[in-house]
Amino acid sequence: MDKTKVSYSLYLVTDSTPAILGDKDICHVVEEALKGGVTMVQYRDKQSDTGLLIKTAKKLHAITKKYYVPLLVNDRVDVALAVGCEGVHIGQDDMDLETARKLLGPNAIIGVTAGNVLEAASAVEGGADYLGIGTVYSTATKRDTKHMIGPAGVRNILEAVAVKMDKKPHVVCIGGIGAHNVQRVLLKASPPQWPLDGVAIVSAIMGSQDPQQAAKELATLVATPAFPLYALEVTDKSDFTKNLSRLRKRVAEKKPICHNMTNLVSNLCPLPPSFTVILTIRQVVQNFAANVTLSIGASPIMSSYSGEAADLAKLGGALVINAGTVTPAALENYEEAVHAYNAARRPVVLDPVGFASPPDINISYKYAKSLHSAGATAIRRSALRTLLSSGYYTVIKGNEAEILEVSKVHNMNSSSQPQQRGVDSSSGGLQPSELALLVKELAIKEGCVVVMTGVTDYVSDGKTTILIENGHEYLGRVTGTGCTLGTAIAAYIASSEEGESVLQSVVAAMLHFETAAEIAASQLQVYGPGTFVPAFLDALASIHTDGIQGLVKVKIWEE
Ligand code: 3NM
Ligand code: MG
Repeated sequence: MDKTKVSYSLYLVTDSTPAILGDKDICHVVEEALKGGVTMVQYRDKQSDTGLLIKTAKKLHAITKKYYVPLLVNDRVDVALAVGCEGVHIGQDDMDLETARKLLGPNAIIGVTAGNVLEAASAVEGGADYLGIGTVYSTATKRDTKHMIGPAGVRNILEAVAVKMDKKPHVVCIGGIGAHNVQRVLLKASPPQWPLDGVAIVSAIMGSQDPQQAAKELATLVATPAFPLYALEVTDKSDFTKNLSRLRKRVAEKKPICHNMTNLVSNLCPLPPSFTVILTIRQVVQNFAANVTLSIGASPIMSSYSGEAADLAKLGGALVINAGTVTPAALENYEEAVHAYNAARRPVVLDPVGFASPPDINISYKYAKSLHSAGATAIRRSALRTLLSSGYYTVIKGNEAEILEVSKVHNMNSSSQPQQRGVDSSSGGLQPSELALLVKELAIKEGCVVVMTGVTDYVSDGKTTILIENGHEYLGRVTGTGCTLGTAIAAYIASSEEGESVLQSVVAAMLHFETAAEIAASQLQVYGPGTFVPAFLDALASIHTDGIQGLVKVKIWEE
């Protein structure tokens, strides 16, 4: 087999333990997985005696050869030699690369496990054919792993090694990868100068009752880019305004489902008395968010219980997570829902409500200054990190303080303290150019659209950054307008087509929402925030986007 022609895109690593293989036959599982589209197989068995290892490896090799797929043996160079298979995978505690290469020769495929820059650099130097970088996420499959590095950790290693070395061997990553996160991992772990070739997977295939189907699903996901953010070719602001009317009508025609998870605190943790006010507010917000969703023409579903998410995700809508509660149970709840929507390849909008400070009653998105300026608590930081690493978000939306927190959390390594970007968390202190750069950088790192609301909103997909100066002060004087903007955004993205710019949908949703606020506030019968709310719903529902062109205040940020 010509080792320059093999594909690393879906790399199956076997496991023979009862916890994963169960009573299934390893050869049958591997053959099913090959039928499903696995492109490389590593026989990994840490327990069996040499005799059985060789016997099983021979059987596996006979199978993999039928599919023109290479078979590698974990650790045991002697077994690979005895079987005559295509190569070995060696860990940091196994035989050294140089010796393995001497024994197996130049045509063998030799892969090396690397968990940090040093290990990766020395494997590249030593002539490894590929690197297996991990551990990405914690996994029950291998309990003795040293560090969970997440997709960002993989990317950091590759970036650092790429600076030092000319050679770029193939690279896969491993640990806790399955259908629910594979696209996000590939997207976020790949630096542009050295993208991952694929992923290595154990339990998501070996532990499946239908390994062929599992492999097939994974192969499809690996081959399709994650929620591609097609860049919009923008030359001037009319590129954003000319489609408003069409996009608005499409939402009304498609009536996409907007699944709102607004944390109802009482479901998830016992409430101290002082929280009652927040609970009440969240219920009011649900009602308001549902009405806004209806007014813009979409279909609201208010369900905070993630058990339903898998079924709801199949209905072709979008999920909005208003993540204000940070108990472990709440986080698990969000996580399960994000996994369901990611697996269904449907959009998710994350609104890290109150992540910059404990949630207060002033959860409106514009104009309102937080009542607390304490900054995020340690619990909130770690909760945000969990949320960010548990799924792929199509849009991350927050006010300046929240987006700053997200950006700081993103820059954290699993072990180290947050790296300051030279900006501080007290909101209001940043210059427009710093804000524009902040949203742009975060959009690039997260591979999503970032919306930072404020008197001026900053919206970026990493390529184009848009400033919006619409909206009205009343939006900051009634509760729930932040959450409802998330719903409006979700409605527009959910009704967009594959291949369209997400940024365009987001901007259209924001313009619909914010110009409706301006129209409502200008009505004669509107005296203040109370009379504003019904007028706002009316304006959302009746707005003729052709007629708002004159109101639109959009700028394209030029660096
Ligand atoms: N090596 P699963 S993690 C075999 O970090 C292996 O080097 C790892 O299993 C490493 O796909 C791992 O079931 C197990 O999470 C991965
Ligand atoms: Mg090993």
